[in-house]
Amino acid sequence: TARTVSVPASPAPFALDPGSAALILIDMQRDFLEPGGFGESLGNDVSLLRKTIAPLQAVLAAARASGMPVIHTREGHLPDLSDCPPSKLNRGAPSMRIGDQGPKGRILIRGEYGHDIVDELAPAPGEPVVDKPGKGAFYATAFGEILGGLGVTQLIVTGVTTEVCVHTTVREANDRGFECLVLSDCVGSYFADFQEAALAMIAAQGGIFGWTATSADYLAALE
Ligand code: TIU
Repeated sequence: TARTVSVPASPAPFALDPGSAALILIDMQRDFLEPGGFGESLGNDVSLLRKTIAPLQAVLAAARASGMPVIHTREGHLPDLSDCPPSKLNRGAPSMRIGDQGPKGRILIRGEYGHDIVDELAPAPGEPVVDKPGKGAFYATAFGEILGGLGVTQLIVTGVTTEVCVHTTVREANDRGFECLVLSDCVGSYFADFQEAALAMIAAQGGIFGWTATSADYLAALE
């Protein structure tokens, strides 16, 4: 029988089964977290996301030390943009579009420096890196198969941005039967009010699609 630990969480304690859980790092890419990338091209102040890096480093180290599976995702597209629908490519009035040449390479294109994960959270050998064309981690990827193969039923969710790729992925995971615990200080938004609202939405209505907890409470429960 599984040994569960109780993590203080909202709206209620989360019964974590460390043997059935995986740590998910969503899109901690230079394109979102550093100047000159996709996030900044959309008019955002990327410095707001950077405060997630330090707490996430501690959570990542704990997962690796305990043998909990770690899965990274990256949002991006093939160099020929064949997997980027025109509706996404032509959206809005960004300073640079997906595929344009930026200071860190072509914006949001696989294989480019800016598309890769920040050095502080670089994937370790053997950790799956799921490349996704959309905001959610399941669409047009092997993410679901990877989780199934690992026997994972609980996701510890981190990354950026809270109201976009984190929300899409958590909502999709919840519909697929995964229990999602979102670490509030390890997810980030370009908008402080969206961050607060997005976290509240997850835990409202009895945890309508997940739970939220601080990384400190999560790490303390694991000890
Ligand atoms: N723009 C924004 O807030 N987010 C994205 O475009 N992608 C992710 O959230 N990864």
